[in-house]
Amino acid sequence: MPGHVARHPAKLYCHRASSASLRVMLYLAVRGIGGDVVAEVHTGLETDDRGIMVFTMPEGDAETARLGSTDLTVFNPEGRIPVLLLADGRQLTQSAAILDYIEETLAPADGPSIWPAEAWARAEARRIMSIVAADIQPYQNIPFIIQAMGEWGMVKATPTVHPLRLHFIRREFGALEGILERSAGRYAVGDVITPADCFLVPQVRNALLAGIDLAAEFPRLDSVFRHAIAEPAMARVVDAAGGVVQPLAYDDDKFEVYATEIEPPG
Ligand SMILES: N[C@@H](CCC(=O)N[C@@H](CS)C(=O)NCC(=O)O)C(=O)O
Repeated sequence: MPGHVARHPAKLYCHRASSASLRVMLYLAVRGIGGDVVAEVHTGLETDDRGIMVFTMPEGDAETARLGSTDLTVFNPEGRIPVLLLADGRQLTQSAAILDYIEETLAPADGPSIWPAEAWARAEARRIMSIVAADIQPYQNIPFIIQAMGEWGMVKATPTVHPLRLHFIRREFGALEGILERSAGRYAVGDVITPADCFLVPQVRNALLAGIDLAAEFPRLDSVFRHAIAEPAMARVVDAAGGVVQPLAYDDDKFEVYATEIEPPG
C-alpha cells in the first residue's frame, strides 16, 4: 500500500538525546526512508527535580492535542521513546520491534534492505542489537543511576562516570570485542552497514560520554564505530544529535540535590 503510506506517513516520536530513538533514526537514514513514509516527530524534553531527563509530548502536535496532555505516559504508558504511531492509530514501542515493523511493511520494497541476506549474519546482527538493548543500555541508564543513588543508597558519583555504569559498559564491550572478531568487517557484521551498527553507534556515544577510551580499550569496536559514523547518512544523524560524544544526559544543577548523604534505612 505505498500510496496509502505516502498520504498518511507513520510518525516516529523520538528525540536526539535518546539513544534508543537514535537507533531507529539511524536506521531510517541509512535505509533511505523519508519523512513521507515515517515522519520524525521530536518530543519535548524537560528535567525533573532530580535532574533526570523527562521526554514529553511535543506542543502543537495533533496527537498531543487529541490526548489533551503533554505527559508522555498518557500516550505511551511505558513513558519511553521511541514510539511509532501508524496512520490508523496503532502504536508500537521498543526500538527493535519498530525497526522490524518498518522494514517489513513501510520500507520501500525496491530500496535495498540493510539486513544481511544470509541467516547467520542476520542472527549475528540481532545478537549485537540485543546485547546493546538488553544487556548494556538499561544498566548504564542515567535515570536508573540517579534514582539508585538518591533513593536506594547506591554509592554516589557523577552519574555519567558512575562505577556501575562503567562496569557494565566495559563488561559488555569486552564481550562485543570477541564477537566482532568473527562477525565484523568494515562494520559490525561484514562490510555493509546493518541494523547492528544502528544500535552500536548510540551506545558507543554514551560510552564516550563516560570517558571510555574506545581506541585503547576496545579497538575492534572503535574501528566499527569510526567506519559507521563516516557513512554519510549516519554522519548526518550523529552531527544533528550533537556529535560523536553523546552530549546530553542529565541536569547537573538539579542533580546537586543528591550530593548529600542519605539516611541509612531503618
Ligand atoms: N528498550 C527500549 C528502551 C527505550 C528507552 O529506555 N528510552 C529512553 C530514552 S533512551 C526513555 O524514553 N526514557 C524515559 C524514561 O525511562 O522515563 C527500546 O529499545 O526502545
